[in-house]
Formats: sequence, structure tokens, C-alpha cells
Amino acid sequence: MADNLTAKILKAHLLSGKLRKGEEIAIRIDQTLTQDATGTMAYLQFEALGMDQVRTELSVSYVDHNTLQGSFENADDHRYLQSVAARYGIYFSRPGNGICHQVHLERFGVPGKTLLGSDSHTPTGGGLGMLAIGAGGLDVAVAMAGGPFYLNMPEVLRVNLVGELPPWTGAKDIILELLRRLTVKGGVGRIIEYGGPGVKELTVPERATITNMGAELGATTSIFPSDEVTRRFLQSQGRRESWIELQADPGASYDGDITIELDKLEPLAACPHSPDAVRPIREIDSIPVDQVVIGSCTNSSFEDLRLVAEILDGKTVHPRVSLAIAPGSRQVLLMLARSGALEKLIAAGARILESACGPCIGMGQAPPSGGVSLRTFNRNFRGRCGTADASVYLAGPEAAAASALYGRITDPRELGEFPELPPAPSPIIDDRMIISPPADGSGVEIIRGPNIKPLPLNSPPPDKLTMTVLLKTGDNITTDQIMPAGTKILPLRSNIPAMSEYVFAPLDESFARRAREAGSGIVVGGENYGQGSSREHAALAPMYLGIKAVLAKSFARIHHTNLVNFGIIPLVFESPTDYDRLQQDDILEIDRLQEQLERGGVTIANRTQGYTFKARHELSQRQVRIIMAGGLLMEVRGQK
Ligand code: MIC
Ligand code: SF4
Repeated sequence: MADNLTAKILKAHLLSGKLRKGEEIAIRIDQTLTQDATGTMAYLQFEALGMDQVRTELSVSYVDHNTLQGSFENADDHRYLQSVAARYGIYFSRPGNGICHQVHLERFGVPGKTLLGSDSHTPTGGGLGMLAIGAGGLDVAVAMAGGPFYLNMPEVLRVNLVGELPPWTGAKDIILELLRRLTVKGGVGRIIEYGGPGVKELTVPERATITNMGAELGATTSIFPSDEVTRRFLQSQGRRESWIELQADPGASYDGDITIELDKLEPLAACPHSPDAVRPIREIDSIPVDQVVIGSCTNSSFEDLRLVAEILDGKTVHPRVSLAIAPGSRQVLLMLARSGALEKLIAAGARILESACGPCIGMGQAPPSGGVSLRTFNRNFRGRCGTADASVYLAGPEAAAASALYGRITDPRELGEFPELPPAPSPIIDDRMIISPPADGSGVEIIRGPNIKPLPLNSPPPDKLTMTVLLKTGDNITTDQIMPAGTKILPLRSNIPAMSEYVFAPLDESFARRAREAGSGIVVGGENYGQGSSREHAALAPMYLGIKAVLAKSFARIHHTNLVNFGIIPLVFESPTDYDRLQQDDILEIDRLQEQLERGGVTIANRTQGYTFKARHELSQRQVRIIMAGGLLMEVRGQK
């Protein structure tokens, strides 16, 4: 049978289930990655699993999100992470070494392998031909312990790239075009496989920009073939032995396909406040810009930043613009320095930031009040940048550089002739900031600071569940709205009691108080509830506040699993009119919970308004058991 790329990798890793659309399958995970903002919780959970060592081929712990260190919390977390890595056989990428996805691509990714990461942009590895999936920390902890990763077999959508990109367009415009066509829900339940003659025109970092932002489509993952371009990339990283060729079989079938004619693309931008609000830049090019930020795991490769340096060479950033640049990795920064590009950036007035996530997750560089910021990032959700009333636009590095010079959103074609770039120098390979674990870590002491609080556990739900509707939200609620990040809240990631005070704060500051008063709550959502980040804190902290269920029109994949993992029941409206009728403060009741969940749906009584309605669920029997145990850790403990 002719297999597509996805099927090839899944077959080689399949532990249970059949590769039939929608069926639950379990796969073996070869590699894991964590970052510090989700990693502390993931390792606390790994510790709770009671293993001696990780059981994966490779596990890496990165520190890239919380590097601001405004107080002791972040540094305490770093110390914990470093010691826990040494104890259990995990590589530790030190703060300053770069953004997890960029560094993993450079130093560890291997075509054909599976990678599970506690970050939604883990699919960046798909640029190398890996099957790289984002998940909650608990799922990653289980994978580190050698356990399977469960997912519903997605559809496989082929994106056929034909032709060549015109000058001044780039990989970002390809993924923005896809977001324009498919929206932030368009990838839900899908793996996106790229193919066609246009693939060979794209470098690995360009492919990685595209697979990275497949997360914004809601896709399970995105993947490119592993070809000659991949071989050259790995060779330049001194990792030729990691290369294998990996292509879809000729004539392989797909559940759908889309063609993008690269020649027809033009520079695009995502407008506030969603990555799918895409427009041609020429239509918005009179908007004045206060800030330009270049970096993030989407667009921070050497190639991206070198192009920016060429555009800025000999010029000065516009007086109204603050330009900040965060190189994706220490390797990128070293190469910028050696090639002279760094000097051009500094001379033009760029503010050079550490190699880390930084402004992307609201850790510094918040724009001014009501300001406009143009960023090469992947998310522009309202308030994520740290300024509630700022407008954030997303575009490629070419447009970012042009806008920094002109002080308004600028179509890079205005810059005239595309600069002649010399061939990229070979990467500087220096892994001294990656600490290998000792052969035997059993004697390593794990260091915990006062910010690292014990992991809260849920308890099994009662058979008759009574809950207050604490909040009714609209469509596309992001995990940034459920459990925000930023300088104030992100440092609390390993302290759930403190963090839970901010649950839903961007939507309703009284939420945490009302949840505590109600004791047992339910949240009502629209379509694509929980899109965005993989942060399990968006389930864990509501759980801590007594949220028992979320009733929505549909869910984003990672958040759905996170809810289950912490024993919160994700329910789906059978009829949209039931969504309309529900009001905040209604008291809802579900009787004979277990029996009803096992049968596939529940009848809910609205005690306040006096009617009943039906909801279904998308849980496997395994997930129903997890919920009835009070969450995955409770279930695993029960089995011991
Ligand atoms: C993000 O981009 O929102 C993050 C911060 O990288 C998250 C992870 C987190 O919340 O720690 C993600 O994308 O999963
Ligand atoms: Fe970091 Fe931003 Fe990438 Fe998330 S999206 S991993 S915060 S750079």
C-alpha cells in the first residue's frame, strides 16, 4: 500500500489501535522536550511516577521562557530543572542557549523519529521530517517514563507547494496564507503534510517556520519530507549520521489536499487579535508602528536575522519605533557576531535581547498604551504582549525590517531590489551550554526552592454532580485567556495555589473568588475552546479552583487532553441553542455520571431555569476511566 509520510512514521511507532480516522491510537515516543514554564510541573509529575531514569532515546530540558528573573522564582526553577535533569538522565540546555524549538532543530531533531514536547510549537521539528507533537506536561512526563502517547488518529491533509516564492515573500507568508484559508480551527483533528515541487525550494529553517505555525491552525502537527535539503542542513550541523530519506510513497492517499501557488503569494500580515486575521500588507501599509520585534521560535534563524541585518545595513531605525531582536539560539547569535551581521543590527539601532522567548510570552518589551507592534511571532492574542490595549500584527522578517525603517507597516517590496546575500556560513557548533546527564544520576540531589509547591491532585467526581455556571465565553478562547502568562504570572508556574488567583483574569477578574465561593463550577465555551498554548496550568489551576467540567461547542486538541488529565470533564453541546439558553450562575446537575459518561453522553438538568438538555463527549473509554479516577496521576497511582 502506498503510505503517506505520516502513516509511515505512525506505523513504525504504533503501540495500539488502528490508523483509522478518529480512532484512539497509542504511539511510542522517541524524544521529549520540555521548556521551563511547563517543565517544572512536568518534572514534578515525572517524579510522582516514581521512575529511576527517563526511558526515552533522548529527553531535553530547555530554559527559555522565564529568563527575566525579576525575583527569585525563575532562578529557583532553573536550579530545580538542572538538578532534576542530572538526576534522571535528561540533557539540560542552559538559560541563554536559546529557544527550545530552534535549539532542538539544530542539535537534536532526527527525521522519522517521534518527539513529544510540553509546548504547542513542538511541531517545529516537522521541518526536519519528525513527527513532533505538542502536549501537556503530564503527557510528556508519562512519555519520559516510557509510557505511550494517546491521540485520536487525525486526518492527513496534503499541502501541495508549487512554483517559487517571489522576492520579498518568505515562509511566513506561506503559513499566513494557509491560516487565511483554513482559520485557527482549520487544522483541528488534522496532520498537515507538505509536498510538491515547491518543497525543495525551502530551507529547513523555512520549513520549520511553517510547521511551527501549524500550531495556530490547531493542527496536531505538520511535517515536511526529509530530502537532500534536510541532509545538507544536518550535515552543516555536524549531524550527517542523523539523516535518513523520508518521503511519502508515490500515489499515497490523503484525506484532503490544498495547493498553494507560491508565485502568487505576496507579503501578508495577521491583524489584531488573531493569527488568522490575515491581510495583504499593501492594504494596511499606512498604519504607524511603535514597536517591531523580531525573533520567537517562528522566525529567529540565522537566515532570517541576516536578511534583517542586510536590510538595515547603514540605515537607522525610525524615531517612533523601538526595534527589539531576540536571536533564536546561541548558535544564531554567535553566527550573527562572526558574520558581522550583529554589528549591522546594533548600528541601525536594534535592541538586542537574550536568545529566549522574551516578548513573545509577554516577558518584557510590552508596547506602549494603545500602541501598534509588528512582530515576527506566531501569536497575537489580545493582551499576550503585556499591554491590554495594544494591537499586534504578525509578519515575516522582511516586513518587520522594512516597518522598523519606515515607522509604519510596510510592504517590503517598497525596499526595491532584493539584497544579494552571500552563501550562509557553516553553523558554529558549540554545545557547551548543553549539559549532558551523568551516566548514573541516582546520587544527584534535587534542589527545590520555596516557589516549588507540591502538585495538587484532584479527587474522583461524585456520581451526582452539581455545578454553578461560572463563566460563559465566546468562540476561540485561548489558554492565554484562561491562564495568562507575562511577567507577573509566569513565574508562578510551579506554584498552583498562587497562580490560580489569575484564572480567567483577562475576561473576569472576579472568577477565582467566585469559583472558590461556588465550590463546584462549570465553564461554558464556544467553538475551539482552549486554543493556543499547551500549558496544562489552564486545566490544573481551574481544577484547583473546583472546576469540574467545561461545556463547549468544540475543543482544541491539547487542552481537551489536559482537561481529562486533571479530571475536568470536557462536554460538547448537542445543540447550539442550548448554548444560547445557558446563563452565568445557572445551577446545572448531572446524575449517574459514570454510567452516562460510559454511554457516550449526559443529560444535564438546569435547576435554575428548570429544563434539561443533552451533551455528548469525545472521550475514549480509557479517558472516561481517567476522569472517574480524578485525573491521570490518580489513575496511574490506583494501578500501582
Ligand atoms: C506559548 O507560546 O504560549 C508558550 C508559552 O510557549 C506555551 C507554553 C507555555 O504556556 O508554557 C505553548 O505554546 O505551549
Ligand atoms: Fe517561546 Fe513564543 Fe515560541 Fe511559545 S511561541 S515557545 S513563547 S517563542
